[in-house]
Amino acid sequence: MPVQNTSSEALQAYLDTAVALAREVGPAFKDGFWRTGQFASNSDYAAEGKLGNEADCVTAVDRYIEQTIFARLRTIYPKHRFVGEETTAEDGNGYEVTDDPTWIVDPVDGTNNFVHHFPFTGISIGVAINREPVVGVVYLPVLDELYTAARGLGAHLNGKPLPVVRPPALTTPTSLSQCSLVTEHGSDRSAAVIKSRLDSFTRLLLDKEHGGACLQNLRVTGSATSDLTLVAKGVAEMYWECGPHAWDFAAGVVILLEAGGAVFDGAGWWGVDIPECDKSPQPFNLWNRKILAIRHVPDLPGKPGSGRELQRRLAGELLGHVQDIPYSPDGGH
Ligand code: LIP
Repeated sequence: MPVQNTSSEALQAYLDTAVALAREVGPAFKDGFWRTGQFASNSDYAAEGKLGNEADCVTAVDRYIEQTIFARLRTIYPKHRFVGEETTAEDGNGYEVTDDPTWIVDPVDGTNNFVHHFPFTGISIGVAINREPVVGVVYLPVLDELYTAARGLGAHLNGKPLPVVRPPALTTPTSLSQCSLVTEHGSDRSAAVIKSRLDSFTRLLLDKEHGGACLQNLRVTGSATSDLTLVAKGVAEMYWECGPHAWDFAAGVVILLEAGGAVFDGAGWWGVDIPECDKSPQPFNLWNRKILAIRHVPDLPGKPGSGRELQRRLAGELLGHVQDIPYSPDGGH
């Protein structure tokens, strides 16, 4: 579907810019990850707790990459808006959400992984127009994976179309007991939140005789961005989390949708080419800190549309077993 007042050529230009920026900062990312080159000093990468909590950390590399990306973007697109994890988090999420083209950047998603040399960590660069995510680039430098997508232009991993697992290898699951779910424990360690998450994990894993979903696999990578790429790729069925911010998933959502996936934000569902009558009338809410994402599900033989129906059914089954955690939306939304 075309983006209002934005041509495919313009989207391609934003995508090209995002790819060039991700590649430009890639070497600094790798230096920080391996403590070499310009980030060889321990004091450069030492994680600082952002909210007085060591689990929510930031390093000198996060700041360097975000500043480098925004400095370039301000020169190329002086009238656009910019939301970045580090600049925004430091001024208390006090940014305004508008319809203007907005670049949404997480310079190092999965910062705890980055600090511990665990490779599920990367750079996320998204663009939203009219509040809808329309361009996404996720670069996981250590894994050498570059994910790219723009609305109507498809999704790719290192130039190959997503999902990389394709039918018939890509199966059509009909219940959570055939699904891998990636989720996160998050950095909010308050007692009520941890209890709620653990209760959800219990209900998902428990056998059906005791009211559980008997989910086949539960995985935690430590990075929302990486989680979305795994679902877009087709190697995990779903990703669910309450608590991440727009910069954690703006780019990944575009990649997933263009790979045939669907997303739910608590108020509606979205996917490319889903029937108009089923679609949420509102744009996907990037700001309300909850997301349920599901991979492309192929139609059952002779049943066109059954894949989309199964996406909804699986999402419904998941939501029936987990507890919502209410967070104040970002940017006043
Ligand atoms: C992380 C997210 C993850 C969440 C973590 C953290 P960061 O982002 O990717 O989904 O559970 O608490 O927010 O802070 O590493 O960029």
